[in-house]
Amino acid sequence: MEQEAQSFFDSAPPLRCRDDVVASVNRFLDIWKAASAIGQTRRIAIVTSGGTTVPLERRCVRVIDNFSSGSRGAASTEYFLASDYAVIFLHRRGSMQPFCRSLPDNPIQECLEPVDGSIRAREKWFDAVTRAVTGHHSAVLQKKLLKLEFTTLFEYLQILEIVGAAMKPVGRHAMFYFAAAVSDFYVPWNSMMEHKIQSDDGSMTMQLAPVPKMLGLLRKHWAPEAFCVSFKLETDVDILLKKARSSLCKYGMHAVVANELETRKNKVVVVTRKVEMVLEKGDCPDIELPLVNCLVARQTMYLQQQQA
Ligand code: 9Z3
Repeated sequence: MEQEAQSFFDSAPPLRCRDDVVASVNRFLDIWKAASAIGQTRRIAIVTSGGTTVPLERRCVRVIDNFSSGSRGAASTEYFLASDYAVIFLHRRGSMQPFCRSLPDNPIQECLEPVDGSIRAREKWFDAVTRAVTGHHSAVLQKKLLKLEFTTLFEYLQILEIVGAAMKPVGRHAMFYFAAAVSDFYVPWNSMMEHKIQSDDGSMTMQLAPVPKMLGLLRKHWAPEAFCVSFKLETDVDILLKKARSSLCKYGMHAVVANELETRKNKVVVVTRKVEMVLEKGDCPDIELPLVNCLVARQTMYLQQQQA
């Protein structure tokens, strides 16, 4: 498995913004280290969000994509920040952003000139935009929020490796929260066509390779002490919990959040080795509030075990 992961990294197209990513992660961690040195150790959540794309050609015209909007990751980021975590928000370019979830699709047009022309609509959107900007700026200026972007699977896994390895010194204070929908299959770079695939020959068959699982590497090498939460998504409820339990053991996760496509915004099950907790949105603004609260409490227990 490690060999497969290594050959994935060796053959992937080099990450264009590698130096910038490394520098911004290091700056973010320097602040964490300085605070820790004076006894103010803050927890850090690494929230992955949105779906990865799989390019079909090197000079890419077409991709395989998935449904994820990034809503789960964006909402959870807000709640982690509210719980005094610093957050690295590793998200799909153009996906849902923290603090912007209640904005209209075209906030600028709605603020300047609402379609119905009413002052009330303009004020409503203007207030929403102000709240979004204030929340976002305050988190960034306090150096509590670092945003990193990916589009392809290659970018996502390479950035994850950089962030994962950098989290080692954070130990049990780091939480990986894998809400991104990561492609299961891909076209390896060294077997990918250079130019646009031609349609002249009628139907076509393409061989996809399984994406090497990186969670094992994270647990074993990158940040072995970090608290790790992955998500299991299924469309068939009958197999969901079984699959979640199996990935808990297989990858040594501390918790797996089981969710079903249709009901994911209202109900999730947090599966741990000892307990399984059904969480429902109920009267909360969204399901991510009880979910993040639950995981924060589990990480507190995890930190206490170390001290005991
Ligand atoms: C999830 O299950 C997330 O909860 C969703 C959130 C992607 C459903 P949205 O972005 O949706 O708010 O629209 N994420 C992980 C999905 C995934 O690919 N999990 C893998 C699997 O199920 C394991 S890592 O095999």
